Amino acid sequence: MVDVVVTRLRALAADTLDGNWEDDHTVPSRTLYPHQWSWDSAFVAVGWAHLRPDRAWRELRTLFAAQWADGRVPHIVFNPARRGGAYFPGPDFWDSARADGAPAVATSGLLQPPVHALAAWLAHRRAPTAQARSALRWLYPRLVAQQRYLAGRRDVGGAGLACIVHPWESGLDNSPAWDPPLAAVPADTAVLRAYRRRDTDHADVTHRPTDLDYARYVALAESYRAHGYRDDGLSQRHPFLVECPLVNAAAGAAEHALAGIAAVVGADPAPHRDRAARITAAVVDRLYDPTSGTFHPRDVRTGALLPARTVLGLLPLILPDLPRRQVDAIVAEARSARFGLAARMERPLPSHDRTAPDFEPVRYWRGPSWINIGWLLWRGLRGHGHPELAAGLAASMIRLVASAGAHEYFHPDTGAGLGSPRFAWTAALLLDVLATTDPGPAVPR
Ligand code: 2M8
Repeated sequence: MVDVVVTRLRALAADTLDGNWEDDHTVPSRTLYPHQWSWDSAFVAVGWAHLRPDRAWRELRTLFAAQWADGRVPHIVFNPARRGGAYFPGPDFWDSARADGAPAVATSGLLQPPVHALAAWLAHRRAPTAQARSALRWLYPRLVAQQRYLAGRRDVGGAGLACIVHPWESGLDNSPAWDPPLAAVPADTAVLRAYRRRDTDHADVTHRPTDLDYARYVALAESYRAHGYRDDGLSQRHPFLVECPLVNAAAGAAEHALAGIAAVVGADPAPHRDRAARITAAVVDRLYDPTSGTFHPRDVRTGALLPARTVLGLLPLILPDLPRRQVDAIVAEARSARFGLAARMERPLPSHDRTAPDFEPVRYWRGPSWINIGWLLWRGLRGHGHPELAAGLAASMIRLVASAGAHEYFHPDTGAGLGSPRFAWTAALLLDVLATTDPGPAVPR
């Protein structure tokens, strides 16, 4: 019986990925996100590696073909075949053609968490063929350039961590983590008279960021665009500068993955190990708060840690060399009533502290459960010797998709599907979880 469920889930995931495939990349969702997104592509490559490794490599090659001269990997690569009006902010808004070092294809000027080296490494491990080795040889210098950009131009705080300049760069767009620095961004919803949001054509308005959030997103992007997306002088002029635990933990995990990739392509792994150790030390030093016992983003403009206890605080667990003290602290935080991680989970993992007054169960990154976040935490738990908690989380993720479908996100109490119904990374990462897990009796029959 369980096998039947697993077979059905694999078919659903394959069908979702296939339905979102667009010749050389995968769209996150046909309705809400009709172009290529950066970290979505990395997650999707992990899934394609189980079905069609050729597509995993194609996906990453298409994304990195749009890398900027300074090494940044843009958070959106626009598909010229799709009407610009289908998504806001589209190519006209970003106007990347006018920026120095932008690629020929239209892109945004922002980045997203650098989970690509990890994805490439996992795709190669799943199918270590000649095709995979050749793709890794092509990707390796580009992945190194991506890391160099983060560690160089984006180290605005000067302490060895990358800064994000927009909440979209974290991937957790409207997380309560960003409320204090966003509140300091001058914006007026009247700006939205000049533009039209497209997301609310396809998704319930109460499940999405507010108009005030969007006004601030637009103001921040316009400010960065006005300086040609250059990073010099950010600390004097840019209104949002934050060291994010996820972006930096992903950068550290990327150096570990690059050490593995370097060995395959004949490069020296040692510098990657050194950089990985430095990033982990800086993440602990700058973003761990011994008083709260969890990680927080640091606002570089004020110097303060941002107080919300969101799921971002758990994600440094993906660092293989995270010290035991912080591993234990994250596991305690994850098991607390705030996140409810358990070997048998009663409810899905939320994206925000469910005991907080600003927890919102249906609004996007302010409470709902997301499979990519669960997958990252699941990997961290397995890597740090918590197989039972990892299995509990895997069973909870499988249950969500088995009962609601491959949704973008899920209600953190009821498990109801929210957002886009055929979402690529949900399908892709579910395939990875299914391939690594015995789902056991937790899967509904
Ligand atoms: C969401 O972000 C985009 C902006 O980048 C949006 O709301 O329009 C986020 O969930 C982000 O993490 C994700 O990569 C993107 C596409 O799935 O959608």
